[in-house]
Amino acid sequence: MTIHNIEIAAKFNQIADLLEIQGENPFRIRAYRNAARELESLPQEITDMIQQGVDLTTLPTIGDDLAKKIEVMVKTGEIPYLKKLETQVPLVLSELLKVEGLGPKRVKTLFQKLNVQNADDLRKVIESGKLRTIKGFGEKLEQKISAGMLHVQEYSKRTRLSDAFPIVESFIKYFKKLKEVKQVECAGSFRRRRETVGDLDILISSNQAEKIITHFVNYEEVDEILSQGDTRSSVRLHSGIQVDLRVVDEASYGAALLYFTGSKAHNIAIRKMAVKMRLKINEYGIYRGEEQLAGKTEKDVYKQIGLAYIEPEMREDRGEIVLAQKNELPKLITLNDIKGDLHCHTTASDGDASIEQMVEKAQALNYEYIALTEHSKSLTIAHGLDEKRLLQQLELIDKLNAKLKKFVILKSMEVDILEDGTLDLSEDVLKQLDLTVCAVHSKFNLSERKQTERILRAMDNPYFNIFAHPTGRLINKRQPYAIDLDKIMQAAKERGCVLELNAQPERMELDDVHCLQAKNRGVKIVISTDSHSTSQLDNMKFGVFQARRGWLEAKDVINTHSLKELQRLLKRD
Ligand code: DGT
Ligand code: CA
Ligand code: CA
Repeated sequence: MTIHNIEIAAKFNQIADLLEIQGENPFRIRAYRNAARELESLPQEITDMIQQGVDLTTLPTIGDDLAKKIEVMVKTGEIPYLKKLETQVPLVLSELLKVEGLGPKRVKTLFQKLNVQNADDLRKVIESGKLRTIKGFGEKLEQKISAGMLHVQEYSKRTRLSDAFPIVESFIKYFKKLKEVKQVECAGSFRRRRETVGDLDILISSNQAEKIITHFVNYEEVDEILSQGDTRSSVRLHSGIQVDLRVVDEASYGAALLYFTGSKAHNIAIRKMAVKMRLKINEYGIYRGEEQLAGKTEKDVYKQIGLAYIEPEMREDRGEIVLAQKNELPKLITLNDIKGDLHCHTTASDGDASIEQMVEKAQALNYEYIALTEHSKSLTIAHGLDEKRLLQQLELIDKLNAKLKKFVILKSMEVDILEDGTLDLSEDVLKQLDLTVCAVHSKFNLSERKQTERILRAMDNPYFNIFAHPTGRLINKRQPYAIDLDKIMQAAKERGCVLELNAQPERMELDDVHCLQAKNRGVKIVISTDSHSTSQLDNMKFGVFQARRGWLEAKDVINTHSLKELQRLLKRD
């Protein structure tokens, strides 16, 4: 059985949740969460590593005990320790943790004081007004929890793109081994790189459809066969995600790929164009009467209706068709364009890797620079650097830079924007940095007007360069905070500030529409991974996907430029 890293990570997070509800030792809880975080972003599958005999304890967050648990899980699909915990804590309680505003402590309180065990119970105590009578649960929190409950359902339906990635990779690998498969691709929202996917749409070209379908339903990760026909089938995998399969002839592969990549709106728009030209377009090809004009490749199909090839990420009917007609499509940014990462943490604050390890990995990615952005120590961030330790780090960077060839470590900090819009580092310190990455870490619940004013005031500080975490949302977990991004973009443009596209897979703040909006306003973007370990530097690809969905080109993104040009772009007037 292939157990994916995200499945192990999910179990570790469940263990941490249950331990937290039980009020266990915080260090043990943190150990599970850290390991889960590392597993989620590990570029290699744990299952493969075990097969190759890799010692799992070489991973920074995995000790002997967790390594054993992982090995058992990979063998059996279960972690007995989790099973045991589940008998001690009602399982339904951990469902409540999905509600925004409810952490393990609060879930435990609600269970003990009001015997709340599930969403229904929770709804009842809110309606009866009992919830707000509990110490620590005011009216405001009640509102937040009510709103959170509405989102839970919507969240549980869609899978994050980064979680779908390894699942799709295994699938494609499994099919590529079969000689009857000529071409195979995952179409749908996955190919358009939407930040979440509803289901997966696998397309295969072959003249042996029956064999392919049998191979499909026999895949070891299949939990349930939902439908099985001659050329199509749907299954649900153990991970919960649904997969639709279509098998077509090679002569129709391009047309089918176009159709199943969508989006639906894009399909409808091009079908209308075809109709105007008295042509018919469907998943088998483009036709004049009975004659197939094209169908083998997407490019051929687009060409028949006078369009240049449109990248999947742009196919949302947001104006891309007109640009394709005029042959004026943007040349979208690629991962290869990226020359450095401007948001990273090391062991100096809350990262897992040393400066040297981060530099080594950045060099392996062919980067020219990396900015170290530890947290500053403030009221809200206990593990941050105080000014004394920061100055020590700056000295160390000078020493390392003197030794490095064709690579530069940039001096930076993830500076906290305080409630009144001031930055929490003195000018004395700020002026020693090459750039600043500024973000809000507290008071997310201010009104939109106040939150926006707070950021604008911070941007007035001449040392403010990059506005990081611009929305504060967590995909499928936390809604963005209230902020007028349009105003912020306008101010950023005027002041020469840059907006961060945070590429942590669960964050992806900004979204695609924001990226396009920034581009139209002439505001520069930086794509940053906000890495807390070396492997997280590989998350850059997810940021690039999002940027492509927002039509960004290399020139719109500052970390595609050489160091010199980067420094020029960061300079404020
Ligand atoms: P998802 O799965 O919700 O993340 O989004 P998609 O875009 O993958 O949608 P899905 O799986 O329902 O369908 C895959 C593609 O098939 C979709 O992007 C476009 C095409 N498609 C589905 N239904 C229709 C339809 O009614 N009309 C047209 N023209 N295309 C459709
Ligand atoms: Ca889909
Ligand atoms: Ca589908």
